[in-house]
Parts: sequence; C-alpha cells; structure tokens
Amino acid sequence: MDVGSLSTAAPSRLTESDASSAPGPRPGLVSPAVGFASDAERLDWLIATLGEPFCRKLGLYRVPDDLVLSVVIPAYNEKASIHEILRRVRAVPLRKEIIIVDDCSTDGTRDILREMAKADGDLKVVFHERNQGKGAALRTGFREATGQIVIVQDADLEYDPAQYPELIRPIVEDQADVVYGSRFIGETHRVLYFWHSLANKFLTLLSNAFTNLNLTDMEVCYKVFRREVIQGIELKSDRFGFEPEVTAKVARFTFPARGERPERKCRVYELPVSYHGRTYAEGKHIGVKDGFQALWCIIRYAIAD
Ligand SMILES: Nc1nc2c(ncn2[C@@H]2O[C@H](COP(=O)(O)OP(=O)(O)O)[C@@H](O)[C@H]2O)c(=O)[nH]1
Ligand SMILES: [Mg+2]
Repeated sequence: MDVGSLSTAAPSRLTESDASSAPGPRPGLVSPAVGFASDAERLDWLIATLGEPFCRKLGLYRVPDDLVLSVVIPAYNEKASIHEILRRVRAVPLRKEIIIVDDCSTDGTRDILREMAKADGDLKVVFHERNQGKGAALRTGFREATGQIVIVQDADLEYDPAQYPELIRPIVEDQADVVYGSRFIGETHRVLYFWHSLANKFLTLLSNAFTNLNLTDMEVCYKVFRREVIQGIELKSDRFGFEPEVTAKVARFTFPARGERPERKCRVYELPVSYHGRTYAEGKHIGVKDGFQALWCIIRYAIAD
C-alpha cells in the first residue's frame, strides 16, 4: 500500500506537481464506483473502514490543512540521483517547500539544478560559491525554511521520502518537537559495513553519555524539527560535525515561557526508518576522517559552544 499517497487531506493541499505524481486510488481497495470527491473524503472512508489504530500504523492520519513541510536537501556532486530524489520527495502528498543547497558541485549537478529551478518556480535552489560541507549547506537551507516543520533529506537515495508522513506525525500530534529516524530499530536496511556500523553505534553511545538522550542512531540523516527549534539553534559545524552538534544543542534546547505555558525542554522522539546504504564505489563520501571529526564534535559541543 502506498502509505504516503493515502495520508493526505484535500487535494488543495497538494502542489500541482505533487498532484500530478500522486498515484490514484488502488483498484480493489477503493472501488472507482465508490467515487471520492477528494483525498480527504477517501481518507475518512479508509479510517471508517479500517479503523483508526490500523490507519495510524500505516501513516494514514489527518494533517492540518495549513501544514507546510520544509525539505532541506544538501547536494554535493549528486548528478546520478538528484532527479530521482526530487521525484520521490515531490511524490509525498504533503504540502512542501523544497530547498536544495548546491555545495559547489563540480560534476554537473549545478547545471541540472539551474534547469530544474527554471522549470519549477516553486523550487528554491541556493548555490554555494565554494564547497563548504553538509553542515554549512544545511545552515543555508535552514535559514530559508518557512514551513512549520523542517526535515533534512540527503540528495542520494539512501533514505525513503515516503516515510515523511510517519516521521512528522509525533510533531503534528504535538508529542514531539524533534524526531530522529533510526536505522537500527527494526526497518528494512541494506546489510553493509560492520566497522562502519560499530563506529556509528560508538558515536551514538558517546553522544548519549553527554546529552543524556537515549538515541539509537545519532548520525541518521532523517532529523525532523519544529522550525522554531532548528532556527533557534546556532550551528557552527561545516561538515559532518553537524550531526553531533545539532544533537547536543537539541538536547539543551528549551522553549521559553509563553503566556500560560511555562518554560519547557525540547521533546525528542525516534522511529525506525529504512536504509538503502550505498557503497564507496556507489558514491558514499563519509569516511574515517569524518568519524574522528564526529568524535571531536561530540566532546566539543558537550563542554563548550
Ligand atoms: N560528502 C559531502 N557531502 C556533502 C557536501 N556538501 C553537501 N553534501 C551532501 O550531504 C549529504 C550527505 O552526504 P553523503 O556523502 O551522502 O554522506 P554519507 O551517505 O553519510 O556518506 C549528501 O546529500 C551530500 O550531497 C560535502 O562537501 N561533502
Ligand atoms: Mg548518504
């Protein structure tokens, strides 16, 4: 079942390109004879038929009409996947603002993005004049974001945008302010490098020891934030130090008292995400040096900055 396509409200919430790429009702599940005037009506029917708990499990739930998800995509030399990742992001039937930050690619990604921006006026593309790293690209993207919720999307195909409705749900339902995906708690994932995963687990453990959070995958790409959280944090790391830095700062983030509401800490949730890891031959960039840099950043941002 296409979870994303069914977790929608009225089609008015979809952009034109979303609407054109969203698959229609599935024969057998939704009979054409039933005829739904809108996706919202179809969703109501599904909830009434299958029951709310089951639908929630599938990521089928009502999203407020005015909700906009800002998708921030840092891209560096991703010409092989940039078209496809954008297609997959657009196919998610939520109202979205897509912000791509090209980190001074040299493989032709820049030209592709220029063309894409020309063809789609709604697509925000920012070009860095020199290569600075994922962290710097994200800083640029976060500054541009205007949606209520902001998600990080890498420009390769390792993560699946169809999971956005599940990922944002804890925030939509006001249980969480920040949601992390996790590749280690039960979803489908490609079996790859042992030492890589061990390093990942060690970095998460060390980060947890300093933050007192019990995350299982600190280095995951899928991090979702209420916009006021991510725009309320000052980020300094230019490269992959972004992950430990943002984690340390989220753990310390406090919402100020507002009206009746007292000051409160940021609430963090975690849920499983699938992972189709690529090999170094397939273009993976992150390496041993980045592991050591992450180690340094965990300590640095725990005690200073
Ligand atoms: N490696 C690398 N990635 C960058 C840079 N700037 C932006 N990115 C993007 O950051 C994301 C994560 O990088 P990636 O190489 O996929 O990391 P990995 O999958 O963890 O090895 C991708 O979307 C990259 O295109 C950069 O300077 N170097
Ligand atoms: Mg990647």
